[in-house]
Amino acid sequence: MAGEPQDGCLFCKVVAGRIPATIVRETETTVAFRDINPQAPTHVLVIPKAHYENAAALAVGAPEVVADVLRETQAVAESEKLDSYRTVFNTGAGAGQTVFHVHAHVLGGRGLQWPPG
Ligand code: D5M
Repeated sequence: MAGEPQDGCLFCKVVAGRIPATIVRETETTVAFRDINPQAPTHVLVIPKAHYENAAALAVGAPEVVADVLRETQAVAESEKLDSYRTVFNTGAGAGQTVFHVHAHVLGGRGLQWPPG
């Protein structure tokens, strides 16, 4: 069922505390933790605790949690003392999505090029 934990989902396991993660913030609906393969001095992932495959599915299934995730990206930026940062949602393997539990990448702490690769 939409939003329920999925067997075999890596980020559902992070939410459940079944695999280690460096958690930087947690709310009732979200978890923020450091990316295991950082692409910038600050690289934090913000996820909803509920399982949705991508940002669009989250917007359909739990629109209020989209706002929670975005509020948390700003909270992470503030706690990491970032003046500027980039928020990225990859959708689909062709765009580089490898974990199919929606996550916002929060990247900062260095100059970021545009367009991204
Ligand atoms: O981003 C998926 C991201 O998830 C990628 O940057 C690596 C990161 N990742 C994968 N496993 C872990 C664990 N266990 N902890 C922290 N970060 C992790 P995507 O947009 O799907 O390519």
